[in-house]
Amino acid sequence: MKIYLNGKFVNKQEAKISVFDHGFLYGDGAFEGVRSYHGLVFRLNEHIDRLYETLHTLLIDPRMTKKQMSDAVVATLKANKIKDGYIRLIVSRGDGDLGLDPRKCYGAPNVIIIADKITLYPDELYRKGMAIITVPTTKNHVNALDPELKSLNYLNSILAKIEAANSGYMEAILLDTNGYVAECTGDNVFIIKDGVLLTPGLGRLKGITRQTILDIAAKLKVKVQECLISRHQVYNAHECFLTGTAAELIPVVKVDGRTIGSGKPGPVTMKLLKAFKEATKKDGVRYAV
Ligand code: PXG
Repeated sequence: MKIYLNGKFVNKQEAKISVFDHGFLYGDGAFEGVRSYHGLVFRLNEHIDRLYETLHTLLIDPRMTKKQMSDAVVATLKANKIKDGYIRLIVSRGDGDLGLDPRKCYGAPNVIIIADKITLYPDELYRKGMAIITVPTTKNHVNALDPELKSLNYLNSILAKIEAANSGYMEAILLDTNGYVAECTGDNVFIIKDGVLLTPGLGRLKGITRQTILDIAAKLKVKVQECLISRHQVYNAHECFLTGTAAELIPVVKVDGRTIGSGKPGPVTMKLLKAFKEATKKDGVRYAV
């Protein structure tokens, strides 16, 4: 495996950074997870834009243009001869001292790109749907760490994942500080009620898969509402599913022990899933391996 590390390709064993890197010490940096399908990097520009937005807020200058960053993603896929893969982009603030002060990170940020394969859940779950729970850890308040930042600090999600795992579940719903549904640990949440597609409009990551589903829904003339969603509304929804680059689109059939709709992946979910699969065949930056 060839890893992109600060402008060079190195073998996995040599892909190392300093223990003084602020990404390692403090989670001080940004990341993206991107997928490629059939030699097409899905919505690459959108991922690069979101990465640069997080970096802008963190005041980290990657010292690369967006075009150079996109080209580096494609080059990493080519170097590893991967047509269908998962790409992890990491930009950390770089080496500092043991203090928090980011101004002490005098050097360049670390830019790392890894191209690999990923399957998040067993195939069966995509066909039958999954059971998830709400967990005690709430989503970061916007003033603590804005959920729209895709920062290297993912402890909020990791704590929620631990709570789900401790109860025997693979995924967790985090509520926001007002008690409304925010999102899952690495996925956005959608419900369908009376044919209308509903998803939280604020307090969650602006998922790129989420946006793809909203675009598809508009094309298919499915009504959409971005709004506050309570647990009661989730329990009484006709359908529910999660979206994320890693998970793609996965149906949810039980939440906190309440069966959702028929207890099977619903018709609107399956229609959107089919259209999503189609979109991955044409929507992206093409490359040859
Ligand atoms: N919410 C959060 C908190 C995320 O981290 C999504 C939603 C979905 O966004 P996209 O743009 O991918 O549709 C994410 C991204 C994992 C894993 O192992 C998941 C993400 C990132 C890193 C790891 O499940 N999801």
